[in-house]
Amino acid sequence: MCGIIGIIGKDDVAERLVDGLKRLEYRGYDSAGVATVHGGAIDRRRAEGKLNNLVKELAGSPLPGTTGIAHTRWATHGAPTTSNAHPHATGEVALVHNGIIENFKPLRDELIARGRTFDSQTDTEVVAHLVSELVEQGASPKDAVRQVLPRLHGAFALAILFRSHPDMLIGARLGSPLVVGYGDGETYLGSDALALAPLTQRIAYLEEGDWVVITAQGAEIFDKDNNPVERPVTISGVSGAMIDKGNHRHFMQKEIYEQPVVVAQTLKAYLQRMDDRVSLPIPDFDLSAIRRVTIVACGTSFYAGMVARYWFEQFARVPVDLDFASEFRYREPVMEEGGLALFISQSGETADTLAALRYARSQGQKIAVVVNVPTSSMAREADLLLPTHAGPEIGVASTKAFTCQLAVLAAFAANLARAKGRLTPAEEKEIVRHLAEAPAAINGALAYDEAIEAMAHHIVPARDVLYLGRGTDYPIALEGALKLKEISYIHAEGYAAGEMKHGPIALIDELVPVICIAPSGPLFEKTVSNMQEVQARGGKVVLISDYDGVQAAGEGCLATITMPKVHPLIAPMVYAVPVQLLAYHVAVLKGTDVDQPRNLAKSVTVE
Ligand code: HGA
Repeated sequence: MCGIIGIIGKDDVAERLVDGLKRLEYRGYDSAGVATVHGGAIDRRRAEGKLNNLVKELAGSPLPGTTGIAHTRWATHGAPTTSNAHPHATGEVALVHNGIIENFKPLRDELIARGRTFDSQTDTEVVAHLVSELVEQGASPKDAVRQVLPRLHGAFALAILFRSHPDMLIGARLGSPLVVGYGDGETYLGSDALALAPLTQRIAYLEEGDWVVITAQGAEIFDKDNNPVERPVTISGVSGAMIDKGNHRHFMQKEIYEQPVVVAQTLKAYLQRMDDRVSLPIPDFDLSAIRRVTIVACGTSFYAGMVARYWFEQFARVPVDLDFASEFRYREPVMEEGGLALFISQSGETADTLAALRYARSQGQKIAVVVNVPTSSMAREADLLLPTHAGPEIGVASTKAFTCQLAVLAAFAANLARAKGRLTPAEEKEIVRHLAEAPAAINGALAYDEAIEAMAHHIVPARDVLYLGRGTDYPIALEGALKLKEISYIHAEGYAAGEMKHGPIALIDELVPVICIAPSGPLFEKTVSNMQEVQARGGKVVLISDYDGVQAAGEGCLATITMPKVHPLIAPMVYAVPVQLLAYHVAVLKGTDVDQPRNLAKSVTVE
């Protein structure tokens, strides 16, 4: 959410700032803007909507200046208009912000009472005025920022530009991520290492409460108590090339197709193929004393957690709680000693999940995280980091991160089961063997892309779509419905197949397609019965199953999609593919913006 970047460069920076924004646009695309200092004044260009509008604006009216900041916005306070676009500026100061200033209202009232006038409806603008006011009264930029930061409640990553000091920028973070990049006679700020990838690989991650003064010579970092501190400079693995669509029309399509490779990459880190064992990145992390697992996540990651609940309970016989991160800490859950709290997030920065993690920490829980960004806040706060190796995920609708999360969670469930004495070596070997089959099976599922595309035509005219599944197929039904809602804007709901008769079946008529996810196996016949209840009421069913399932129950369906026959353990990874492809093709046929669907953004760093 909201991407920020700042450059102190040797040459004009506007073009490189915009290039950085392209790499951050997945975080928000309500508006974009850039500001520099030149000719002794702050100057800026801003445009509503996608980044292209800013590019056009800059083409017509270029912006010189060797120090600058830029922003791509996902609006929280104030409509997505040009006047609410960042950078927000006074004569002395311009700044960009990711986060929410929760006490902006009293601060704004206070500033207005002192005669300051506001140009936007954002929470952010108060920060520009607070800093500017002090600078106007003669404070140095450093002193001004030092005085203002403690007044801000909520979450922020800030990059601040000063008219009178065109050779420096000040950054600060609390709750939202911010990194410092070290170049050759240049220094950078960015929301993440990806934004800075073409500029530098040398990255320092700011800690909570840190603030930083950057100049061309380097960075001076201070902690929340204003003590000078060193933050290690790491070499980031992300390359400039990684965010290319390749031959694909959309990032989402590319990421769906990457799944066999990235799931294999991920599994490699958790399976010892030579001796048929599962393993953890921290081999001596003791799981034997874990008495309960609490899984907390949001959105697609939540559904990965929901699948994992089945595995943890079935394999390890450990009781599992599962909650949405946004609800978790507000119900003040009782967390007993010996508990492991497991957080799942693609970015590792999701504000709700991070807050939940800190609550669990305060309750004496061991903390494990499944994240795709190993340098993220969650990764750094975990006792047990369980990385997915999906590579950067740019499409706002998560795909490959989900299947990689499932791969990690399956391997983790087996580790837990072994540690609890619930897994014989033979059973462990079986699990390793099945997991190792997942990449090829996912590849097999991708082979049905054309059939799914053809089927998508039936879904395009629908106003509502239902997805049904049982067992671990139930979270996949929920995920399928979420994907369809996110990118095609068709209303969709996922239900546990057996729940239909308790209410939702009233929705069924010939206009509501019902997508049944039902691999053949122990739950198949029960799901088929629910499917037949739908068909008996005129409902149009699309059956996604394997050859045996389609043979047994495909008759009378609107369409069938045949998946490879797989072991139930890897079925969620395989059956995720057709629901992703279906949503993708429906969205393409409807002409929506697949990679940047309306109102959404990736990496949700606000509560
Ligand atoms: N609150 C600011 C920044 C929004 C943001 O960081 N979103 O993720 C605004 O609304 O402009």
